[in-house]
Amino acid sequence: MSTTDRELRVGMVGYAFMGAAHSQAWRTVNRVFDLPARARMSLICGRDAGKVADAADRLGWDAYTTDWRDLIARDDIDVVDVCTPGDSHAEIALAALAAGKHVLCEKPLANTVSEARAMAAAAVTAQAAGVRSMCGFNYRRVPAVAMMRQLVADGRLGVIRHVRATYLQDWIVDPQFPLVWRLQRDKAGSGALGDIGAHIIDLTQYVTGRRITGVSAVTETFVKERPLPAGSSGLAATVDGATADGNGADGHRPATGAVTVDDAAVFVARLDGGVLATYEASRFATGRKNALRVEINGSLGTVAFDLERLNELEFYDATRPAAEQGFSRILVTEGEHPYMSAWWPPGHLIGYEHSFTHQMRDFVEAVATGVDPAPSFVDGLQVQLVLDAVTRSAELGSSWTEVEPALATVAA
Ligand code: SOE
Repeated sequence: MSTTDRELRVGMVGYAFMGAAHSQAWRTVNRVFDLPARARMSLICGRDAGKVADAADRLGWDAYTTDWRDLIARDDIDVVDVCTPGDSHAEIALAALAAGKHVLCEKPLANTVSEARAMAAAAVTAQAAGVRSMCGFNYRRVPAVAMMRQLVADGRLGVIRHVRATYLQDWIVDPQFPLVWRLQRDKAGSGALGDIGAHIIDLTQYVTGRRITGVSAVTETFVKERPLPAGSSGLAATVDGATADGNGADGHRPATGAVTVDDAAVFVARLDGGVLATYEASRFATGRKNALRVEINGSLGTVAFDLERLNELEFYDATRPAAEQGFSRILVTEGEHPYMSAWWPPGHLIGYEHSFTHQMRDFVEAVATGVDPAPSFVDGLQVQLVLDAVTRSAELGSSWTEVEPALATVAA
């Protein structure tokens, strides 16, 4: 795949919440990081001509199109960035790889294991022709998370025994919150499990370097029927003429539809190397807005991360003299910390959006230097296999369900 004057010309499909987050990162990445290629925001794609024209203007794209096939067919696009709901990831990513475009695809990689397997296989084939692909698990790029991984890799935690991970939100606690696409299995694949559970599955496998080998799960859909949406944007949505009692202004109940995904998923797991783990993903954790927490306990220490305090890492070093032991709070803003030398002086904090900028940094560098970026589509498939095992376990009364290694299933 060619770059023009060390330019990578990006075409992005989708312009809602993730499209806006990715645009922010594409706009910023070359202004903050010194990279071997410049990302150019060439083309944005969405089905509604008026809305995508507005998005192009607002988010800073050179041009727009209403057909993703047109975007992929163009010779002047090097990278396809997929920010659509999960039901179109496979089709778009497969077509883009077949056309020789580098692909960045939002998480979860797909809606089903068979789609994810096809995508991983296509990505492995495309690698041979120098075509790169990556799945967008942005939280890997929070500096404190990257540092957590370094501590584990450097042996500072000793033998890993426990992983404890939760990702909690509350944006659908109200039973009158409408039936947006994230609550429909045909569009999203699964609910809290795939949307936010996927993040903690990927993050813990990444940080520990271990694979989840089996699970026992329970899932629940607390609210089974919801009003149909009149409109939605990001995680906000409206119902036509709804009043506080759930009736429309004229006293009639608005039309409703069935929720076809889980509202919450809880599971225990084994990771290879004898690690015991617990995971909880819920959109019904009242008061918890976007609370991703991970703690890892090892024979020599513990690390803990909380997304709501994302510039910090808690570290307990059990090798210190007994009298000095205790949790220390590391402010991960020093130039020595991952990604941080490009930003502000120590103590000047960064936020959610920076994880996406770091993701684009790593992607652009990998593509421009001819290296495969991570997480790969095979890594995305590994997460998909866990999501699938959790769903099957819950359907079978929490029965223990093994998770195959992704690479073996791609080769098969
Ligand atoms: C909605 O739950 C959401 O936007 C997810 O889709 C993102 O992946 C997560 O980062 C924040 O919450």
